[in-house]
Order: sequence, then structure tokens, then C-alpha cells
Amino acid sequence: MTNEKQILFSGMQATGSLTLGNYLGALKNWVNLADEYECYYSVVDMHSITIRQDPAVLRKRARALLTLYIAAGIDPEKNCIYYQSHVSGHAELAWILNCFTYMGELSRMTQFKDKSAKHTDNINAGLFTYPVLMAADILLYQANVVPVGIDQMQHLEITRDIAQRFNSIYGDVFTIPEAYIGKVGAKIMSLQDPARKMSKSDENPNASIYLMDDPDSIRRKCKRAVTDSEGVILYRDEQPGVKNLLDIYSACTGKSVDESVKEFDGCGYGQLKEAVGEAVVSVLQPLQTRFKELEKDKAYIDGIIRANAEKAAYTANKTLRKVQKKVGFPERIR
Ligand code: ATP
Ligand code: LTN
Repeated sequence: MTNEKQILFSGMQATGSLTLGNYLGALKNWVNLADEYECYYSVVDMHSITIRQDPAVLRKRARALLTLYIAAGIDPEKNCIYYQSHVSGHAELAWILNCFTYMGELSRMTQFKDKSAKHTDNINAGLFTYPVLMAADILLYQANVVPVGIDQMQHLEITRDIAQRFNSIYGDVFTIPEAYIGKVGAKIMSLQDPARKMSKSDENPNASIYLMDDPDSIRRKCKRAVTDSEGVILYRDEQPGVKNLLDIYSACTGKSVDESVKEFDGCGYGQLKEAVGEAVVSVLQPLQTRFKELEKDKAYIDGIIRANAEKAAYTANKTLRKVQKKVGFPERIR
């Protein structure tokens, strides 16, 4: 009998300040899954440069994101938290996988369509092959599960397709990964336009709650959240604003949506918004305190960065060597 844990991989980009959507849809699940799996959590800085970045800002944000992973409760001694750019295998495998991915498949990616419409002056090849690098991230570690928000599902599907295609030619090289979508909070919507997802690149600051927002701003943004004129608190598609507030409340309190709906039976929107504000504050305040403490401990964070990059590179290289051999690259002479 083996008690080896299954492998989990996920990553986040250090572009912009993280929102409550990123936390409830991704980071919070990562923390809950950390004990059950052998986990790799990457700060995917190589993906970030598909959009033009200020180097100093990117460096600062990448470090803040890595620190935030720890502040959120992921133990960096038990889980591998590292920068993607510190493990060269990501780029090397991505190149090989590029040769097993079709232009047609990549053209169908909605994220590519959205981002290229938004950055018309810089539709670079990296933006187009972004999903291939993401596939390389996941496949390098032979991940079984990949926790992401619903918006990343299409990228998970293409990862599976690429892995299956490769395996069908060369044998069982890659583990075929499964997406893990959390039950609550999988898609948190904008507070100002509940038809759109809450996004860190939203231009309207009232649309998103940022993880580092102070309590008063959080309460104010919740109070201003767009609802409707129905006047009843029900969880249904016809009331997307109220539905979103119930989702946020449930995800922050750990209650089921049904429980939350019962709790607000007969209440007005004002009461709901106030309760949501308090629930969000009570989740984010301890996170912020821990983040500020960790940020000061430079030597500790540096140690984590060094040790985990080595650990990740070791695992990544094992897969990479196997793949290189399969496709026919000459053996290394030692
Ligand atoms: P951008 O606005 O720059 O595109 P983003 O806010 O969509 O960024 P990503 O870096 O693309 O964030 O996503 C990080 C993780 O957070 C992913 O797993 C993604 O699925 C999840 N996520 C992002 N936005 C939401 C949301 N509104 N609700 C739930 N999960 C989300
Ligand atoms: N594309 C993802 C970030 C990401 C990722 C990954 C997520 C890059 N590589 C591997 C899971 C697994 C995003 O934009 N959220």
C-alpha cells in the first residue's frame, strides 16, 4: 500500500492587486487543499510579461504575491511556493509542447480573444501561446489536480488535450490533470456590474474589493454594490447582484447558500450589504495583519524562495529529461 499524496499545481499572476474574487475563487481553496495533496503553488511571472510590465513593479508584486500565499495560510515548509521564472524547465517544456499544439486550438481561447481586444497595440506571440506555458506548468509536476476559478477551465481543457496527444504518441509520459473548482466563490462578480466577473484589472475601484483594502473601504464598497428593485433576498439568476452578495457571504462565513438565504429571510438589502461587509472584513483583516508581519521578515522569505526553487527544479527536471528523451533529443554526456 502506498500513502503517497496526489499532486496539486496552481499559479497566479502578479499583475495588479489581488481581489476578493482571486481569494475566494482560488487562494482560499489552495489553503484548504494543502494538507491533502503534495502542492506546488507558483507565482507565474513568466505569464505576466505577455502584457507589458514595469520591471520594478512586477518584481515587487511578485514578491508580495508569494508572501500573500504564505499569509493566506499555505505552509511553505510543507508546500512548494516558488517563482515560475526560477525554474527554467517551464520554458523548455513549453517549447516542446508548442510543437504539439495547433494554431486553431489556441485561436479559440476566450482569454486570448479578450486580452488581445484589450491590448491591441501588443498582440504578441506569448499572449497567443500563453495556454501552452500553462500546460507546461501543470504537466512538469505531473499534477493530478489544478484548483482554479471557472474562467480558467478552457485552459485546463487544452492542457488535457495536449497531454493526451503527447501520450498517445510516446506512451504514458504525462498525468492527465483534473480541474478543481470550489463549491462556493468559483465566480465572484463585479460589485458594480454583476454580469462581469470581479477582476483586478477593472478600471472602476468600486467594482472590486482588494485584499489590502481597509475595513471602511470594504464596508463602503459593499454598501454601494449594485442590486435590483425586487426587494427580496433570493438566490437566483434574475437577481445577479443579490446572488453575488450571497455568494460572497457564504464563501466568507463558510455557510451554505441555503443557510444564508434563510438567515436573510425578510431582511432588506441594506442589512444584507452590511452583513456582507462585516463578513469580508473578518476574513481579510487577519490576512492583512499576517501579510504585514511576514513582509518585514526578509531573511525568512528569501530562504523560502531559495529552497523551494531548488525543490521545484528537481521535480521539473525529472519530467523534462523524460520528455526530451521521448522526442529524440540526444542524451547528455556526463
Ligand atoms: P485579470 O483581471 O488581470 O485578468 P484576474 O483577476 O482575472 O486578472 P487571474 O490572475 O487571471 O485574475 O486569476 C487568478 C486566479 O483567480 C484564477 O484561478 C482565477 O480563476 C481566479 N479568479 C479570478 N477572478 C475570479 C473571480 N471573479 N471569481 C472567482 N475566481 C476568480
Ligand atoms: N492562467 C492562470 C494562471 C496560471 C495557472 C497556471 C493556473 C498560469 N499557470 C497553472 C493554474 C495552473 C490565470 O490567469 N489565472
